[in-house]
Amino acid sequence: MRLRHVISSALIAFTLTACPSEDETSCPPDDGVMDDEMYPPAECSDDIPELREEMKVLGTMGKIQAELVTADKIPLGWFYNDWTVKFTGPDGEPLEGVTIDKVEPYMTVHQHGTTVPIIDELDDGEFDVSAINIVMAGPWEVRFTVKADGVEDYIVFNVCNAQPRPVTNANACE
Ligand SMILES: [Cu+2]
Repeated sequence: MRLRHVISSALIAFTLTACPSEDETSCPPDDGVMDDEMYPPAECSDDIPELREEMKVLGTMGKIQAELVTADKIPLGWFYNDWTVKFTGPDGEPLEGVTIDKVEPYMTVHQHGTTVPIIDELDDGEFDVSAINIVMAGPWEVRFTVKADGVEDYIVFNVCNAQPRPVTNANACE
């Protein structure tokens, strides 16, 4: 069992509050009943797109653009999603000294987040962002706070998890 899985299991237990401990019994239930009782299932409005490669999002300051280079689950899926994200200037020009200060998956309609993703720098401005933990169906914000060349920007991928709940939670608990 890798460390990030231990941490994630503990944080899922904390986030969903219905789970008493860090051991395997802390995994969410397989049947989805508890989940549906705590939060009514959410649907995505028509303006929330499904995730796709080469998706580009400009920061709210208009200074930094993020591009989804690859993702292991397209469209967005349950539990861990691993993305490669590239940050450039607003017109795609390279940036130097890019750092990600924060990544936060957040479900605005329910006002909750999940566990903290793992960030690994691959190249200038390009990062592997893994364990983006999507624990419910519905609309999600994957929020990035990014700095480069002395500027900071806030970039939000608005994406939809429209997949049916998996029969097992093996991906979150193994
Ligand atoms: Cu939710």
